[in-house]
Amino acid sequence: MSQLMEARVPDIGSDQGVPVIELLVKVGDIVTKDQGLVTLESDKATMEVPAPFAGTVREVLVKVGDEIGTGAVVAMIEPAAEASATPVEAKSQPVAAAAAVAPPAAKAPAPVVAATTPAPVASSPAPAATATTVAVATMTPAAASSRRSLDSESLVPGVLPYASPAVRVFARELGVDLSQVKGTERGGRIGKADVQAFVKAMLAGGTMPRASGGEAGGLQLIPWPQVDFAKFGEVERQSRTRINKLSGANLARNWAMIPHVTQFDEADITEMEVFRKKLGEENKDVKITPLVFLIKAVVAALKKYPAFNSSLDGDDLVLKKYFHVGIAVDTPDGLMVPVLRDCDRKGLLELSAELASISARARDKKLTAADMQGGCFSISSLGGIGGTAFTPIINAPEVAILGVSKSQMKPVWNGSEFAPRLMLPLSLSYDHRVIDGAAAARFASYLAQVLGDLRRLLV
Ligand code: CAO
Repeated sequence: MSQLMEARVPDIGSDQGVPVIELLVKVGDIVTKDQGLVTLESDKATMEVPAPFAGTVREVLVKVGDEIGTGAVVAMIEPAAEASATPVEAKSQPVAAAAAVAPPAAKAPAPVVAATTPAPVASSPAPAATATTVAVATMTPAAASSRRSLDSESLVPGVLPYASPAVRVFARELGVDLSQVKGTERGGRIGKADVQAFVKAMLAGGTMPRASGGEAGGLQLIPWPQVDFAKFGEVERQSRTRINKLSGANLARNWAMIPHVTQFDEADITEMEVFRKKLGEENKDVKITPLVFLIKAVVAALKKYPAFNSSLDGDDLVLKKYFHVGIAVDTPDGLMVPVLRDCDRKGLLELSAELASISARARDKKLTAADMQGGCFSISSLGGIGGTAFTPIINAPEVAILGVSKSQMKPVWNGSEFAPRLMLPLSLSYDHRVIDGAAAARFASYLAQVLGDLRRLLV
């Protein structure tokens, strides 16, 4: 083995604190000069750390979530024969290889405004059916395995398509799966023009692979209407946040590709509320909302109906034995879905503390990519705001999501008279490819039973 050389972060204007959001290579990968090794994301930009020379990756010294800065060593590379003949000192020329992602004169990799972060978002009341949402799906990945290249779960080292972060962001915004795109640039690299050509071909009636493999006809869509709104009155143009754009692309794909059905139910939480208030009085240092009870009830229902704790992978169903629950959090920049892990092993107080911490971090933009990965099932609670029901969009590759609306005191017939009961509206959206209507009705009804009688959590 020839001498290993360091691949360092070029001058990015910060010595520390820029999170690693993506590993683009793994040990044993052969890399070309300028190929991205890891992706960093600051609050303003996303950038790749390029390989300063061609060679074989022998060590990856950072992991997703690490915070690093200029000069940090991200990998040890054994230079390829020709590179080692004229070795490039990684230390002394750390940014020489940035050309692939930056203009030739630039010292650092070119920043990209939107990021290649894992999909941050999942759930939302269903948007109106528009040509746009469907158009996005036409170009969206379908084979579950290939879909990984764009999803949060998919940041698998070594399998990302060869494209710059800017091109990946561009593709993500259009809902294009880069693994379906042929790169025509040097070394097969995918350029923006390749993505545009792919989109054009799809709009012209191209086909896309189906989630379970094979080919299906693409949707034949008319173009999105182009309107000069100012012709009709005063308007103001606003740019959308990066989170809004990323979530929009994810929501459009999920809504268009997953056959959603929403099952509605109500839980009688009269007794639960008495207990919650008592618990709150006894534990004034933590805010205990109905949401943590819902998390525990969801875990019980996932255990009873394991298909709800699964994901489609091609023709297979992957059943998860862990219970990580995503929580939709409304932030000033848009919707984010951090994940509370191992909810089966945590009590109401611990979950309350974690919920408070994770929603505060979401609102302060302090979530890491890892905080949003690994979810099994999501809950979107609008109960603190209002409404009677909504149709949440499933957070792929999960197969179901629970929407929660505001509880209301209602007269409920108890067999002999109407009694005032506090009723909580539940809206369960599920992927009909995986879950049948009867199973969804059972799941929702079991959830309501557990919330109506918390002793069932002990069974
Ligand atoms: N019915 C009645 N009251 C409810 C309720 C329900 N289902 N759920 C919560 N509440 C109450 C809480 O008890 C709390 O009351 P107090 O202030 O009197 O104690 C109040 O509403 C506010 O709760 P909260 O919203 O601060 O806390 P939470 O645990 O219910 O939710 C979080 C936390 C992070 C989920 C929430 O703040 C949030 O961001 N919700 C929006 C999620 C969202 O946007 N989903 C839709 C996605 S589609 O775009």
